Amino acid sequence: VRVTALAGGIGGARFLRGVLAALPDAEVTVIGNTGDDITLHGLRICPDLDTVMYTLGGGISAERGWGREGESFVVAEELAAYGVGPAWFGLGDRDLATHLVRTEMLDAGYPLSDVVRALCERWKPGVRLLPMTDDRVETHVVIADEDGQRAVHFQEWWLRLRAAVPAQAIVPLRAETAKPAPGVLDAIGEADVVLLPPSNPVVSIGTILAVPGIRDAVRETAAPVVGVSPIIGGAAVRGMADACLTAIGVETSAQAVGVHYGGRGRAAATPAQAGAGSVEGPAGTAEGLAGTAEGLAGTAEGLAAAAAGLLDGWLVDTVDAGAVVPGATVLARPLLMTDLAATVAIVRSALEVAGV
Ligand code: GDP
Ligand code: FO1
Ligand code: CA
Repeated sequence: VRVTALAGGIGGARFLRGVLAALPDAEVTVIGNTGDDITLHGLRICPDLDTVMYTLGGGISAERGWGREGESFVVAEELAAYGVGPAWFGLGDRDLATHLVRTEMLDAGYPLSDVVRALCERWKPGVRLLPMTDDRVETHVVIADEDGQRAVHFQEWWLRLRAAVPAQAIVPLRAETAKPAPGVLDAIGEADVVLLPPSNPVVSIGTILAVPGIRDAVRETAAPVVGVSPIIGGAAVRGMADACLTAIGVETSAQAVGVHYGGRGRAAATPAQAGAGSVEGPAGTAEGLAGTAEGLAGTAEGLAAAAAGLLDGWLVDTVDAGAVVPGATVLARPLLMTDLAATVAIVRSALEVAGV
């Protein structure tokens, strides 16, 4: 079975660990977010790609969820002694080697996708990891300052400002002219199932979808598309995703994020509907909207609205049971990735909604 997943950093990587455990024989392609990438001290740093690579390759810091296990910060201390910042970005010594190799290869003219493949020869993450694009896209955040507004790099807003300063806009710079990296569109088009892990809907999944061609590929793939909510009970499980959602005018709730992605409005084959123990909202059930005579079918506006979306299935936590996403099947299951077994169960639920 061919699985294609879009992924940010920690939420995406932890979910993918469950995908590999649930489907040991699957061919898994991961399309990684590069909007968080930043250049510091002349080094190109790709936090989300590295988080996926280290997590699946056994090198991640279990405690932090980013960077390397057994990390030291000697170089960072020496830089600080010179008064050279930024102090808000933790540059680990072991991690530094990855940035050195990457930057050397990029400077030699290799596209990022080749660099990622080379780095993965060491880490063997068990997936084909593709950056969303080889072009340089960087997410910047517009915030208010004394004389109006200014834009800061996403990492500065997230790490230095802790996303506590309201974002007036979140902009994936140069996304509009970026091209999907080689293999990205085919991986979506040729997949048996496309998964949207519980990654940040704005600065992880949203940024990947902002690369022209990717959103349309997800909409048009013959494969079922299933997403997992990163929002449980009205809050992000970890991090400040609520600040990102607020910036784009989306409420911090599992239902609102599902509606933001939108249903595809296909009468998907969903064995999940008959599944014992499934706690479903009305959407996608027999009484619901998808594909029923009383539902969207026949109402032109309804069909158009649903057809604009990405999701055949949307997993929400049991505390969010009752959420409705027109045009998608909503399934409520425990969504906390507390350990590998819990994560595998989430992946199985996603495959169940997908009918895979
Ligand atoms: P980042 O790039 O490191 O911020 O990671 P991602 O964008 O891939 O994922 C971040 C999102 O993961 C956050 O919005 C969290 O709410 C979500 N998340 C983290 N742990 C869990 C979990 O156990 N369950 C669910 N459903 N979401 C989670
Ligand atoms: N996250 C932090 O909270 N503090 C850090 O100092 C930090 C450094 C860092 C270095 C390399 C890397 O690959 C990731 C790093 N992260 C750090 C995580 C990362 O910046 C963010 O979690 C995500 O990019 C936000 O989505
Ligand atoms: Ca990220």
